[in-house]
Amino acid sequence: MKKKFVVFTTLFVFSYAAFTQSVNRLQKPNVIYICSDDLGYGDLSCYGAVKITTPNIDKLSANGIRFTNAHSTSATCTPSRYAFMTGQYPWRRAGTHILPGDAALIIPTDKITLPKVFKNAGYATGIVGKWHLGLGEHLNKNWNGEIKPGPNETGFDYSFIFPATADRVPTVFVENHHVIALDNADPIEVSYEKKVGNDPTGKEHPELLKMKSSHGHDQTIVNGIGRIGFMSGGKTARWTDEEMPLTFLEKAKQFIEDNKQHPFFLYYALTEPHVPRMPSTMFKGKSILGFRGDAILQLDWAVGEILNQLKASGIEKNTIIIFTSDNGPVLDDGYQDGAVTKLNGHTPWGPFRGGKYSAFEAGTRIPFIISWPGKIKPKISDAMICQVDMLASFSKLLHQNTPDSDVMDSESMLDALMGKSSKGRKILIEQGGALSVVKDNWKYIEPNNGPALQTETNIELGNAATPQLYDLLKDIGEKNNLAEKYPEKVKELAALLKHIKQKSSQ
Ligand code: NG6
Ligand code: CA
Repeated sequence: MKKKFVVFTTLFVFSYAAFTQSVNRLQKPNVIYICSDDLGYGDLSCYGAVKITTPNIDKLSANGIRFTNAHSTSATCTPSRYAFMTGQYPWRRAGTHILPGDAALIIPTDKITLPKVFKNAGYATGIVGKWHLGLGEHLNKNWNGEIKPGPNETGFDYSFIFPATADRVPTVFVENHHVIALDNADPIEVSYEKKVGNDPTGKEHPELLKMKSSHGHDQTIVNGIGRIGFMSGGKTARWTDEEMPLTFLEKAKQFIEDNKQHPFFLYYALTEPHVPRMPSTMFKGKSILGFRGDAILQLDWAVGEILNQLKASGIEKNTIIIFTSDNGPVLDDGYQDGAVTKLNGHTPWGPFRGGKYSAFEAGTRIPFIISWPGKIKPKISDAMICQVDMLASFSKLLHQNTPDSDVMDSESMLDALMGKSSKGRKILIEQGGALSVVKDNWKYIEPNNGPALQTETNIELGNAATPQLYDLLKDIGEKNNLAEKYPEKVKELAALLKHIKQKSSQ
């Protein structure tokens, strides 16, 4: 009798444990965060584009929440991704500007990060795509050995990345700690100061280029395209621009299939439509907008492929997908690729002023869509949210305690993300060249001495020597500076910005 009881209890305990485990598993959704590079608010048909159609992202949007007031913290990549990873505004820390391809890692390895939140909650974590947050401890690292610290030391179990941007050397894939397909007899050397090796540069040999530069991008030529920075060696390891996004897609799909049995977090960092825009052969000429439009069609297709993979792996129901961009759009970012000449009336910046690099809204107002079949009801939300909030929001979803001091700028937007509330942040700091603060639809841009127009890209940077104040409710295009009319408002917001900035030195 006693034995029977023990067997029964043991069986009960085990099956109960298995039950709760499976419930936990059911309750913990997979999360895929898809971040495009330099995609504007107005670049998708679900956000009003009419010169280009993005059916796969539109589908995601129709089945999820499309945010109309979502932001990256910053109008360029490195600071924006720094904030996403750390939950802190990047301007609190020096050295978070656009990094060269040989920069050291700028994400602290001893602090909480977004992927660590998932890891602590029992998730498998992976990054596939653009990194641009530095690698290793030093500027002059050895690309031919073990490269660390990097994504694997900041919370990712698996990483398959390129180090910086598609237009910066080294143009290689790094899987976990190693450059792939490297021939030891042909080591890689990289410098951002002087020419290394004998590879031709765009400056010396423009006749070798398959796409001409319009500004910069005249150093080492890789795959017929002049890059930023000098590189030699690693010939077998260099990607071609046409295949690189397809490789990322394959790796992302593989990560999903490999991890379908347990909860995972995948940061899929697409390179499109960042320069150099050199789409795969199957997408060249598919849009009426030149290579920039073709690259957008390519990224939309990749999103569709991810959705198909989720179905094939049988996990589409229990997966949250977020689709967004790291900063606003730019047409001519340094190559003559037809983005300007074939614009055809397309408006990548949507109804906003400015673009990438700018303190005006188009710098940080980005597409942001979240979907979770059966859990999140489709809607359009005008809640003001920011990518810096992902850390606090997912900490909350996964019941993880993150110390406030580690993530002081991240606010949980979980209710807004789940569609349970239309309330977002009360206050947001935006970073173009200058900082702005937004509160109650008033936007104050602090005075600074930068140029009003970036002539190379033809983008209005939002810089002015005197304060700017806009009423975003009535003037979304930031055309009427009301600073002189409402000096008290200017004073209030300037003081608020100062106060938030000072939080850093405490
Ligand atoms: C700029 C590059 C631009 C782009 C940008 C970074 C030149 C002339 N311009 O310096 O092409 O690479 O840096 O873009 O070199 S980001 O999206 O990664 O922030
Ligand atoms: Ca970018």
